[in-house]
Amino acid sequence: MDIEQTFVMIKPDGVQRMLTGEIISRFEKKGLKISAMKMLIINKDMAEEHYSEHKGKPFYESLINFIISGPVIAFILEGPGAISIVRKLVGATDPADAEPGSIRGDHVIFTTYNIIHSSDSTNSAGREISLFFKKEEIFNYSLKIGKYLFSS
Ligand code: 3AN
Repeated sequence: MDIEQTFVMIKPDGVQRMLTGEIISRFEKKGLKISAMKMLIINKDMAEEHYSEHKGKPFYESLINFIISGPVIAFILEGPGAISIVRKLVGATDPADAEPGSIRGDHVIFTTYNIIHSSDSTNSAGREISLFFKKEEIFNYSLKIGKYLFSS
């Protein structure tokens, strides 16, 4: 399995609900490496670029207003098959389909307020990582301790 990087964001509701530690802990326990992390408030231009594929959909305006409404935690996770593994740990978009045991399955009841975003493909991971992070904010290091040892 190729080592991949994926973009993850705890949305304003995840920060407000104080679920940051709970969410990050799940990824660390799985063995995914954090390559970058920061808190920021997204501006409208950035939000529109991030969610450009949803422009014109009925929920687009409320999605943009929600994502800029408060600080988010943006990070990059790295590991073998990280993109699909993180999607599984996050769970389905619709809370009714999100499996118990997944982050959304355990913590989300509204589709609009679903606490977390993760990249859905190699292309979107590349695009989202470069939208949120400068090269010098991404750290290339080896894990010397931990459950699963790998280097990038
Ligand atoms: P995911 O975040 O699971 O990749 P996307 O990319 O289809 O889902 O949608 C991006 C975000 O748009 C979702 N996380 C959710 O906040 C919002 N969203 C998607 N579909 C709906 C919907 N039918 N009603 C309200 N909000 C939605």
